[in-house]
Amino acid sequence: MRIDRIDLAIVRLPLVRTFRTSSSRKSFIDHIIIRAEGGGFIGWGETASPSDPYYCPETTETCWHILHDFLVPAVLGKEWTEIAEVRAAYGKVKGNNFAKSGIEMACWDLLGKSRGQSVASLLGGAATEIGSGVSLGIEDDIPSLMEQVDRYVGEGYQRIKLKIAPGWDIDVVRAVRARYPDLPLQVDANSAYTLADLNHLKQLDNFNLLLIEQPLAHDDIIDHAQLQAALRTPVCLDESIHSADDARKALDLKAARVINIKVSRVGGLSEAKLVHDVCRERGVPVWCGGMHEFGIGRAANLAISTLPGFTLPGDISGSDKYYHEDIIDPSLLAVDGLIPVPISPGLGILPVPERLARHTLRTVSFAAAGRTFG
Ligand code: OSB
Ligand code: MG
Repeated sequence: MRIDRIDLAIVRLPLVRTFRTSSSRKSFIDHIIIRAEGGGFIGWGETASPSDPYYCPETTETCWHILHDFLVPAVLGKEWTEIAEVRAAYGKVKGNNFAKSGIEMACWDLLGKSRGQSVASLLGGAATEIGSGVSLGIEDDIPSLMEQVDRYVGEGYQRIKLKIAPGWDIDVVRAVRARYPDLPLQVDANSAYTLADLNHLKQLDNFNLLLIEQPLAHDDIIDHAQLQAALRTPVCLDESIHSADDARKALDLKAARVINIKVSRVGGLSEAKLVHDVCRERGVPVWCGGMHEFGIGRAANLAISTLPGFTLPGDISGSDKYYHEDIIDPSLLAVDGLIPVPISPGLGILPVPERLARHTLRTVSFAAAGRTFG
């Protein structure tokens, strides 16, 4: 395989509902869509970085810079047959995992299409449908949140995740639990607490939660181990895990009993599979996290979720939970709490050029040496 042309586009979609976490508030999402031409096929990728550095250090603009100046030049025109060679081509680039994930995804899509195989099967996954959950943001008051919970429980989603923050935690969880005593329920703090909040967080042990996600600092593993030792509720790490090595260290230190695997946060599908493998060897359950991906990124999330260690419902909801109109058609929808995994070669989704064009803010095109285009 040789990639002859790469197009980058920043695409903006308005969210169906403003999404608030302990660290940010969003009413639209800007992601970078990567289109790669090679071997007579077109591969699609999505860099799902937030536009602000409040979840992780990367932003849409840092990803644009890293893709434009380092990752695209490293991959364009290079001959490869395995994804490992693509990763090696930009191996000198430290960090910048969201940027890497998008270009790697486009290569997985190309590889699948050229071999006539789905990305899920290339990864070794077997599941044909994925248990789907929803992540609900912070609201102005508990009745507004309850409306959201009622709606998505009613639609059949398998579990609900509530964003929490100081001032929006114990009372909120108590209210939802009172109304839904048996609902699979979990919370995500997006690093809003410190060990000084230990006694406060212990109250969460009363609500039979599946887990508490990233309660402490985004770059911490050590304090989480201390917290986990004091809590009955399993701690799940999100922000702190960037690689399979991070996962191994966190599990060795007993900093978590569950890991949230985000394709973008760990730099792509290859590393996501390695994180899965580390966890599976130790019997640690994983689930697929999300970054409000458009249909391309969500198809990659579905592909990784077909691996056997993904035993908990993920943050992969139907397109309609996020967007009025996704950039792919047909969109990915949950039916009775399950999303079918696309079976066509590659990621198995079809972006709609007219929709992409309508929502695009900025583009740039690169051609390998010796090739011109208009
Ligand atoms: O922490 O999991 C998170 C969205 C943006 C940034 C961080 C997070 C999230 C979500 C939503 O929780 C996941 C999704 O539905 O895509
Ligand atoms: Mg999270």
